[in-house]
Amino acid sequence: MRTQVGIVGAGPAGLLLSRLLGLTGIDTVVLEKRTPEYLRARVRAGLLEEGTVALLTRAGVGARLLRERLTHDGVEIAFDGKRHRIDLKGLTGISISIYGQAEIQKDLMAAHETSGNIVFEAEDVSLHGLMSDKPRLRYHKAGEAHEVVCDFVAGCDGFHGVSRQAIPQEVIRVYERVYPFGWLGILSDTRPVNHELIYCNHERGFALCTMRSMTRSRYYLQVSADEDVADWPDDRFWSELRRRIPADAATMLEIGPSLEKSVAQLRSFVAEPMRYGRLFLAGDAAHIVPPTGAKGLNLAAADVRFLSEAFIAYYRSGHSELMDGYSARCLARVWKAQRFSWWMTALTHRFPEASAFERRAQRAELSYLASSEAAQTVLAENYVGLAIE
Ligand code: RFL
Ligand code: PHB
Repeated sequence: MRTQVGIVGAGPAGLLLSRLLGLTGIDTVVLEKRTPEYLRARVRAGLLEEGTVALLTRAGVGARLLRERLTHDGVEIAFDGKRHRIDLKGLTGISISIYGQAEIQKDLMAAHETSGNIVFEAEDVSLHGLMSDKPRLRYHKAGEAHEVVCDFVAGCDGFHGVSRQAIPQEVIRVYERVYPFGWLGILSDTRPVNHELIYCNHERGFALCTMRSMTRSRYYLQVSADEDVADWPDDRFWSELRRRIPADAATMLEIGPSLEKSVAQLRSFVAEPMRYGRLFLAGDAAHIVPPTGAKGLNLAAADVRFLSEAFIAYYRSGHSELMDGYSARCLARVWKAQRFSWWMTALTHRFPEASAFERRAQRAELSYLASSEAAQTVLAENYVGLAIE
């Protein structure tokens, strides 16, 4: 098989890239190891920045998103049992959107249905000849070996993918922090406890109240990194959540059976550079943020925007400047989102090893945030998403 851009991974990054390139006549083949059913059911992100919504709309997959999303003008931070609203819209002029990643995945897959360029259940994907001008992707499907010859390869296969691993260790530098806790998430068909998100700092651990719609809630609890979901029957989850959220919210909490329950490890990770020869990494394949700042999917979208612009410039006019600048352009934004996600995590979570001094300093920072418009503006500006240069 021959294509212009071979894409590994049919998550949001891979499919959005394929779509943006397809709209300008650039041919792509996407290799995905999972089944379509698996991808449609994966819950994950829920909060989209304005720039991400604009990009999805430009890619022609924004219609249902614009119809069904919830628009939030503010967000709450709770500590010492009290709630403090940050007026995102008032401070920045910008709102955020709530729309599930699973829905984005479905919209992107529906848009690809006619192009038929996704190979699902592609096994043993491997990358070859990345420093040559004809890189190749090899894989197996139903026991048969296949090869795709490409001009370029986009590694959009997430944190555990093979693309980043194909880069020799001596040319890639990794920066990493693993947090001593995870998030236990639950999805349920219940009315959200509040019309906006609440990030709760509590002595028993962090809790987040979020949602997918006005009838579907998503809640997260900070748990230990090696927590077993089996130890968390729904009753235990709801009673723990009730203890961690402010009393006035707890009285409003509607409970119901969980539709999904899973634990995610929290990690900050950046691999530099995001390019090796003809391989370009995008999204979680190159960087991971703890979900506290809601930046992962939004960063993946920004990478894809820059990468699609680079490929389009190359195929239209033969210019490779944007490809050459791709990694630096992405990383400038990635590091700002890393800093913000790390800071939001430090502000809102209970670190098991924190000293009494560090706890007091954390409380002072929360109290400063609650009282200072300048501090709230810093949070708001980062939370709604920094401008794309
Ligand atoms: P994905 O979504 O991981 O997709 C990668 C795809 O590659 C496939 N793959 C392979 N295919 C072929 N061969 C291989 N060897 C392969 N290995 C892997 C996988 O099957 C998959 O289909 O990466 P992508 O596209 O870069 O997208 C990134 C986002 O999924 C991620 O950043 C977000 O989910 C992060 N995130 C959030 N981001 C936000 O912007 N806002 C949020 O509110 C938000 N909340 C969250 C989150 C992530 C969470 N978890 C589970 C860590 C909440 C949570 C709990
Ligand atoms: C979500 O809705 O799943 C969500 C929202 C905000 C976050 C993380 C996750 O910071």
